[in-house]
Amino acid sequence: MHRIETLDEFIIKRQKSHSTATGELTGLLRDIGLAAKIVNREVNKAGLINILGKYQEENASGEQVAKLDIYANERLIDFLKTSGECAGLASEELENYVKFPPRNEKQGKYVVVVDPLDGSSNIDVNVSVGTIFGIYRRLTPDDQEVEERDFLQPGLDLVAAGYVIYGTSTILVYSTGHGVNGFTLDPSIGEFCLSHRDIKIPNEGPYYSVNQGYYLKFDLEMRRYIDYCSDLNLRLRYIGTMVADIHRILFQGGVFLYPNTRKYPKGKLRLLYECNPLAYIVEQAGGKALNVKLDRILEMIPEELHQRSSVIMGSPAMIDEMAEFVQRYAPNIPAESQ
Ligand code: AHM
Ligand code: MG
Repeated sequence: MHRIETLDEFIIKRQKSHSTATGELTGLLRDIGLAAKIVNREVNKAGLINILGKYQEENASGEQVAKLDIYANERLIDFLKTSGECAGLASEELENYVKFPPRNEKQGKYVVVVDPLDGSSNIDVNVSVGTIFGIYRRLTPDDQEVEERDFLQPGLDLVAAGYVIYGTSTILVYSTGHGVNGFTLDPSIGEFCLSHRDIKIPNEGPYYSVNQGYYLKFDLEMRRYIDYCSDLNLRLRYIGTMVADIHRILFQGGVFLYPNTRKYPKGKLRLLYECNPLAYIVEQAGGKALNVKLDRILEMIPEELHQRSSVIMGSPAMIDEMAEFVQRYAPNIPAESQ
């Protein structure tokens, strides 16, 4: 019988194959895996223990926060604060980043960016939600406290990123820059087990994923491209949890779009907590991720923690095709950009 490989075993094996690895990133990834199990437990029993519903609070971007978001945020902080490898965390749920005190007089080398519970509007109706994370090597010296600039690094500098989808099963997908692997939580043993090795996104696929309700609020080039997807009889799928929509596209191919709208002239999704980690995964799997100006998401230099961006990501051939629409219909986009 084929022996299962747990997330911990996989991470440690990967560490051993890198002679320079010190084990700190390994420890951090394992802590994130552990926090994900705790969040998963609460997501699964959310309806039973009355932590559904609104918390009477708004998050740093002015949106109402569900209780489970706060719970997930707190658990991640608990685990990372005591890990010893992480010097600070910036979260979609917090206005400012948090600094973690040194452990055994040692400051962590890494900082973490996180969307603790993506798709929170879906919690109350039992639809998939997720956790998104990214890990950077800090820029400030290791013996000092972290500063904002440690978090304002382009996605290209991520040393690892991933997501957890709490769906019909719970799956953790991550990359450290050497391909993408997925692990399914086996509830009978409480372990994430390797289930999807070396994930590759199909070159093209049958799906497009966009909030078509905003169609009239999109710029001309996006409307033209969406019309084209519809003419091709592509299947429209939109869950409203970015993690879940990207998960489908990663495995089955297609394109995910959240362009700018009148309400969100710069796009709605957050560069640090949503766009960059998921763009990193998509690129590692062979896909592409751009903004509506055709800049590569991972090359964008963040200027503030809660910066938003338009985003289009997915199967490479489909992103190339989308770019042709932008070049044809958008004013001021030079043909050579992309
Ligand atoms: P959240 O992190 O506050 O839950 O919001 C982000 C979510 C994404 O998961 C999803 O792609 C998007 O917001 C849906 O927005 P809309 O309802 O405008 O389509
Ligand atoms: Mg989110």
